[in-house]
This record gives sequence, structure tokens and C-alpha cells, in this order.
Amino acid sequence: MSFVQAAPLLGNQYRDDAVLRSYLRRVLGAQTLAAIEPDLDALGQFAADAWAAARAHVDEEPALTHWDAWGERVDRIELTRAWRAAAPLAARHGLVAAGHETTHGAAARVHQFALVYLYHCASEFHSCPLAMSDGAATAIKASGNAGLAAHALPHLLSRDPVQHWISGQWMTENTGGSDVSHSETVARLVDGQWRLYGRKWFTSAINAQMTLALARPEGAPPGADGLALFYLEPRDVQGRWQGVTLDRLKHKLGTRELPTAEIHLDGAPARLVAAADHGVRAIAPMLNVTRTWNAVCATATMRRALALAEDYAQRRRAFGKPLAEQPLHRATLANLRAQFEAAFHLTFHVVELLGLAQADKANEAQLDLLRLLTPLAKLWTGKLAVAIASEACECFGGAGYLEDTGIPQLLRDAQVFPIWEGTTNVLALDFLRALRGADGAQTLLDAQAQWHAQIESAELAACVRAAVACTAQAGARLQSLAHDRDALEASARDLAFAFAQSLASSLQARHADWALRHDNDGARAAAAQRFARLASATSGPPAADT
Ligand code: MFK
Repeated sequence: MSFVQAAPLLGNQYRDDAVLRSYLRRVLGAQTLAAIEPDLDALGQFAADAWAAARAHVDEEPALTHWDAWGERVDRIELTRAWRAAAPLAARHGLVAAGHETTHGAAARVHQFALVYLYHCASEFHSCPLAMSDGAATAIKASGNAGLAAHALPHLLSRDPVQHWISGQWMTENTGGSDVSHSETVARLVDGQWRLYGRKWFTSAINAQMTLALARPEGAPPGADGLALFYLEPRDVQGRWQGVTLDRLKHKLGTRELPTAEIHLDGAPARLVAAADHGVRAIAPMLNVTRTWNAVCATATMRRALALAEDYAQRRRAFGKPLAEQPLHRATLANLRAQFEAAFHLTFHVVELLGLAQADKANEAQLDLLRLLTPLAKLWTGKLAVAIASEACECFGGAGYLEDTGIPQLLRDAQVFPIWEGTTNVLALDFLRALRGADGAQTLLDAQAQWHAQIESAELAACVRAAVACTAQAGARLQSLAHDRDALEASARDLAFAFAQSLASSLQARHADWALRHDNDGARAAAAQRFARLASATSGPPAADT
């Protein structure tokens, strides 16, 4: 009998996740945790079951049929099995609703994103339309458009699978996805009804019941300020497309179960979300929410990659013992774990701040911090998810390169995180934009000092001293470049990574100290110390880069 490798298995992804459970014990009251735990447990089991089932249908993709048998243009989308299963589950567990409900006060976002974190990988990127739905609900609330809110929010925030709607986000045109100022879609007011004409180049979740779209009202000036934000329902109550033609579905590197279309708009009926200009300003609340989803889903991908690699290391023997007992493999996994845990704490701190802001419980400094940390978390976790997914593939040797093991999909899917919702460079420049509104790096240093105030362990205190030194160094560099815009922009990426890593290291150390004291859990402290070493090796003073 020749050798057969043991495939990696996943258990309940809530019960098995010591990092998530430890974090939730710290930030949620026992009563809140007990109330939400059945949902967390159910989604943890969903993740385990979906991994086992997915190996039977690795290559599923949605299908677009343009014409029916009788010659009528129908543009019908057939969704995959995973998507059909994920949609009702998302509604019932409140993956969007939980973030907007008041039951758990400022903890609403922690509740919601813990669910998202467990749901994401198993959902085959059904998380994408949920992110856009959450973003759309947030932008509609911020717009103050009471009529639209009364119409759309009961659907977006419903827990009833029949009532629940998902939203699209139609920004990107052929002219560009980062610089939207050249958008060519035109809005015409015809007999009191706005109608959109043009072409949208990336429309994810084209099966969505509604969408928000940027378009230029006829006669408005060129540039971003001339764009307005519109609300559309692309299909009528019979399900027929209204002034929308689907040209084709995109052929993508990953996220293949997500139907992303190229479309033409020819008189699609729309209504204004806010004023007939400054559409980018109106859609910004949506972007900040979808960027938070991006960071949470990137972190969930890291955790999945690690869970599979760690499980396999127990099963796979080479050179006379399991991989888990080989010192170099063990160190490789420990580095991945340290980075993942740091990313987890930065991401969930953004989540906490979002919850505070939404519940009107955030002070000025916390609002500034939220604005600064959102692009940092998005850009750093996006890149890290790709790096960790790539290392995880390598942990499986040749099997990690075979599509039908399900492992390469992790890497193909991860590559979307640094691209959509703003590339790494767009986000680094957004961080500079946010710094202009805040008190520069001082906001970050002040926050860091507060996080450190309660740390008792001497080893962890040493970690945070190193982190503060990195933040201060990056802050000094920022200041030295303040009068040379080109040099500042050229350094924006290095600066953003330096800040992201030093702040993540502090947040991770703060939690590790708590876990030592409350749970006698030394594993979190070991990971925090390891990350501090990795971060200070990579994020020393950013080099001049012009
Ligand atoms: C599973 C995970 C889920 C992920 C969801 C997947 C969904 C996929 C769908 C897509 O990928 S859609 C495409 C996503 N595209 C982007 O994310 C756009 C990338 N480009 C940018 O982010 C640009 O920075 C942006 C278009 C937002 C702005 O560029 P501009 O034209 O140079 O704008 P400008 O003049 O700097 O800003 C306009 C206004 O918006 C300003 O306010 P004022 O008008 O009051 O001065 C800015 O302050 C404000 N603003 C811009 N970004 C902001 C913001 N405000 C708050 N937060 C921000 N992030």
C-alpha cells in the first residue's frame, strides 16, 4: 500500500479559536457573550461543515444566461450552491442587522464582526454583498434622507431571509476604480424621474436587489465634486432588469463564486441619496464600513490559513516525525500566528471604535483614531493575508499547489483584499488625508500610551516600549516630510506600515497581558513578544523614498 497523505480537517471554528474567544471574554460582558454565543457556535459549525463539503465542488462559479429559449433577453444569473446556502444564514444570524441593532449598545459592532469573521471563508465571499449592504445602510443613515431610509433600511437590516436585501456599490468605470473623478455615467432628470446612462465596469453581486451608484447629473461640472450619489433597484418587482444590460461576468483570479459583472445602463431609474453633487463625500461612510469588513475578512483568511496549516502539521510526518515537531516548521507557524494575532487586535480595535462612534459614545480623540486606523487596518491586513496565505500553501508542499485540495483558493481569494475597496497606495494616501484632519501622529501616540497604562508583565512592557519607539520614529519622519508633498506621498506606504505594525503590537500586548492575568494564558504573550521582534526587525525608521 503506497503512502496516502492525511487531508487537513477543521473543527468548530468558534470553539477552536482561542484568540477570538479570549478577546470576546475581555471586551464583552458575560451576559452579552452568553447571549450571542449560540450564534457564534452555529457559524463556527457552519465553517467546519462548509470546509468538509467544499472539497466536493471546488470549481463552482455563477453562470450568466443572456437569452431564453424563445429569444428574449433575460440576463439570468445562476448562483452557486454555497451562495444559495449562505444567503438565508446571513439574514437569520443578522450579519448586517447585528451591527445596527441597539440590544448590545456600543458592542453591536463587536458582536456583528465576530459573526462575520466566522462566516467569511465558508460563505465563499457572500460577505462581499453583506459588506456593501452594511455600507449602504450606513451611507443612507448618514445622508439624512428619511424617505429612502424608511424604504431601504427595513430590507437591508432584516433578519428574515425573504425580506432581506443585499446591496451593490457601483463606482468603478472603465476610466478607473481609484480615481473616480472621470466617471462618465450621466444622470438625466426625465419627467421628474432620474435615469442613469453609461457603463459600470466592476459591479460585484450583480444579483443584489438595490445598489448605490455614482453618476454625473447632466450639466454638472467635471471632476469628483460634480458626481452625485444615487440609489437604484436594478430589477422591477417581476425580476426584469430596468434599463440595465449585463454584458458579461468577470473572469477573476479568485472570489469566483461572487458574480461580478460589466454592465450598461440605459435609462435605469434612480433616486438621489443626498444632494446632486459631492457624491464621493456622500459615499465615504460606505467606504469606511466596507474597508472595515475588508480588514475583518482578511484577518479571517489568515486564521483559516493558519488553522489548516496547524492541523496538517500534526498529521503530516516527514524526516521521522510530525511537521509540528520540526523546529523550523514550528518557528514558521509561530511567526504566522504572531502576525495573525497582531492583525486581529488592530482590526477588532477598529471594530470597537466603530461601535462606539455609532452609539454616540466616542469622544473626539476616538473619532480621530477611528478615521486614522480604518485605512491602516485595511491596507496592512490586506497585504498580510496574501503573505500568510502564500506561506500556508507552502506548508502543504505540492498539495498546497493543487486546486482540488482547496488550499490554493485561499491565496487566489486573498489577493483581492489589497485591491478592492482601495489599493494599498490609495489607502496609504487616505491615511495622509486622515492625518490632516487629526492632530498628526500625536493622536496615535496618545492612544498607545493609554493602551499601555494597565500592562503589568515586564516582558510585555518591553514590547510596548519598542512599539512606542517605532511610532515616535514614524511620527518624526512624518513631520520632517510635512513640507515636501511629493516626498511625503512617496513615503506614505512605508509610514502607514510602520504605524500599523507598531499600533498592532501595542494592542496585541495589551490583550496578552490581560490573558495572562485572567486566564493564565501564556500563548498570547508568547505571540505578542514574537510579533514585537518581527515588527521591530521590519519597521525600523522608514527609509527615504523619492
Ligand atoms: C469581503 C470584504 C468586503 C469588501 C467589499 C467589496 C466591495 C467591492 C466593490 C468595490 O471594490 S468598489 C470600488 C472601490 N473603490 C474605492 O474604494 C475607491 C478608491 N478611491 C478612493 O478611495 C479615493 O480616495 C476617493 C475616490 C474616495 C477620493 O478621491 P478624490 O476624488 O481625490 O476625492 P477627495 O477630493 O480627496 O475627497 C472627496 C471628499 O470625500 C472629501 O470631503 P470634502 O468634500 O468634504 O472635502 C474627502 O475628505 C472625503 N473622503 C474621501 N475619502 C474619505 C473621505 N471621507 C471620509 N472617509 C474617507 N475614507
